[in-house]
Amino acid sequence: MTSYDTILVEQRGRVGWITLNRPDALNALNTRAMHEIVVAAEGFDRDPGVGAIVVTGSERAFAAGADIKEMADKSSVDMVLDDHFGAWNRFAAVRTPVIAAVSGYALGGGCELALMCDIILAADTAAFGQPEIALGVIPGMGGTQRLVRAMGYYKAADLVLTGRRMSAEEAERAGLVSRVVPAGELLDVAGEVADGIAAKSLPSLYAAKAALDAALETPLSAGLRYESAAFTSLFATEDQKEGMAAFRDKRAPEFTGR
Ligand code: CO8
Repeated sequence: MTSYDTILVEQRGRVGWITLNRPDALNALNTRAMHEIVVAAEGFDRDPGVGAIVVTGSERAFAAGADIKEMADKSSVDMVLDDHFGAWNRFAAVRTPVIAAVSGYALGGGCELALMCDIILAADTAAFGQPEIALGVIPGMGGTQRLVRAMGYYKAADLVLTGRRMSAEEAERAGLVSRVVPAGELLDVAGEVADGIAAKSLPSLYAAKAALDAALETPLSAGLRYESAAFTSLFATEDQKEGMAAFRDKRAPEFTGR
């Protein structure tokens, strides 16, 4: 059993919950938090009893960014050798669907952590932003790349070049947020969405996430070939037979992941 200092980790039913827990630093992502989040997410990802992961913070902050105090005196070479990028890439490579449940500040690395997730649920109090430009740097956990893909160039450039914050409502209009919910309902909604996903067939969840990822990285023709191959291969699973038989029999499917 792994013990964690900066996060709380819990499995509820088929859902793995990771709650950022550095309240004194508004959940700033220091090196320890980064490693713990990656280890916890990979642990859930290896467990066939887990079909969805939720990452959340506190009411006040999802995460206010990478830990500025930890980074402040580092050299450029220190940052290369620390290789934060490799660790976060492991988080982004998790095969299980990941939901970010965001309340309060999602700034800098906090916004970028949400962007590594598959669904972003935002409390109506959430505030998204990439304030790095005010610190003499730029986003470093994927913000410039994933924001452009999520919102288009001009909205992304508005965030990255000015460092301004965006409300949950504006972020939803811009395509960064999947759904906005009243703050008091955020965790319940996240639980419902995650339970619903986790009840699906695991092979189809893996295939769906991988195909969605392919859409961000390949030209349309290659992405369509990828989707077609994944779609047809799912007909070799028992879950496809079960899902379609259940529809025909007007009953709920019982997926086994085989
Ligand atoms: N890092 C370290 N400590 C932080 C951070 C942070 N990012 N954010 C807040 N804190 C700390 C504060 O220092 C303060 O601690 P203390 O009480 O010891 O002084 C405590 O959290 C509470 O914060 P505030 O008193 O500032 O609370 P306010 O309500 O007044 O303000 C804000 C809240 C607006 C969120 C403010 O704290 C703030 O602007 N934080 C910094 C936001 C920011 O600039 N984030 C970007 C960081 S850089 C980054 O994320 C780069 C990502 C890529 C990195 C890749 C490799 C690591």
